[in-house]
Amino acid sequence: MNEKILTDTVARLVTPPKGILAIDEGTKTCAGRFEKLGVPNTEEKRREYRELLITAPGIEQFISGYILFDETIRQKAKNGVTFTSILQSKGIEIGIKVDAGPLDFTDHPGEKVTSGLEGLSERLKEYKKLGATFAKWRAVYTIGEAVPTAACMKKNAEIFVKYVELCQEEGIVPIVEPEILMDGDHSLEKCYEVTSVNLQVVFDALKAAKVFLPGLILKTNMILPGKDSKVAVFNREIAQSTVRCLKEKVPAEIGGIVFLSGGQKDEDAVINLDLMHQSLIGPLPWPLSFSYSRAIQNPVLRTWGQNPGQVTRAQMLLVAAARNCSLASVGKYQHEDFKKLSRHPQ
Ligand code: 5MM
Repeated sequence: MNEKILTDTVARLVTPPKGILAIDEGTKTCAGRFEKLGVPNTEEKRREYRELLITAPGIEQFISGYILFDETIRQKAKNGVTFTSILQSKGIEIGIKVDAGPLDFTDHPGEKVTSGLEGLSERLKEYKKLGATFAKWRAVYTIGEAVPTAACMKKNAEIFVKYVELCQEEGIVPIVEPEILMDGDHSLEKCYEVTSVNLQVVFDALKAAKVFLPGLILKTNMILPGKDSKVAVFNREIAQSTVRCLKEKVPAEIGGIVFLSGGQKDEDAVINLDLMHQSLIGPLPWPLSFSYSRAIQNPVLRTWGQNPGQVTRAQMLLVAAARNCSLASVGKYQHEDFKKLSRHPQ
């Protein structure tokens, strides 16, 4: 394993004031998002939309890496230039989602384990040839009466270990994404408890396997109440609980932490990150930034979906959203958090 290649890539990905843009929606997820806007979910429409995202002028000031989907890493812009060379020419790192999605966890109703280890080593070699320098693997956990179980957390952690080992062997930085979903009416405290236990399980497994911690990035949820919870919470409470949980459970030596937005209101994802960088929180042991999909893409997709001719307008919205996240990643986003309750849930 070449540790320097890994730490150099990590540094390029998480050096402030930049973060990562996730555009790795699978075909099914695209279908859901496109259909709401009346856009046909064809390969050409997905290509057209991704071209808009990849060619947005100036985006490289705020975004260090794009996470692509298998289809996208092979596609080209209308003028014949590959998406990967466009990203490389802007100095943007190429990432790739390498998991094959969640499957039912046998004998554990309501729980999922992530699939995709089969053939992963060969796929990583191919993605590397296509220009990928980092990868992403996501496991999802629902909070419910008796879930997630210890068995589910352990199983997903073992799978994360194998994924991380294969990526690092190939010189590809693994992003480990254990996502505690917002589905349900649980409290912020419950989310704290579950995230905390799960991070412990994940990092115990990674440490026991002696993976190279500085050569990996954690992508995690913030500590939030469930989306059906009736209790309003302050953004400040979310920011403080999140940082406290991460400081307790995430080893200081990992390369960095980025957040998923998870279905929060777009601006909340920005405000919460911003607050984590305010003095009320104190020094952070790792770089802490964003890797949002919805919180950045929502206004862009809406605009383009309603009027596919408005590419320039949609690209301006993309760059503006990425700029806000970038400002938040260094605590410089202007907002009025302290005066109002979070508008969460959406
Ligand atoms: C883009 O969504 C990713 C998963 O897509 P599929 O469900 O289609 O495989 C997801 O992993 C995403 O990268 C992160 O969860 C961040 O997305 P949000 O919208 O939560 O910021």
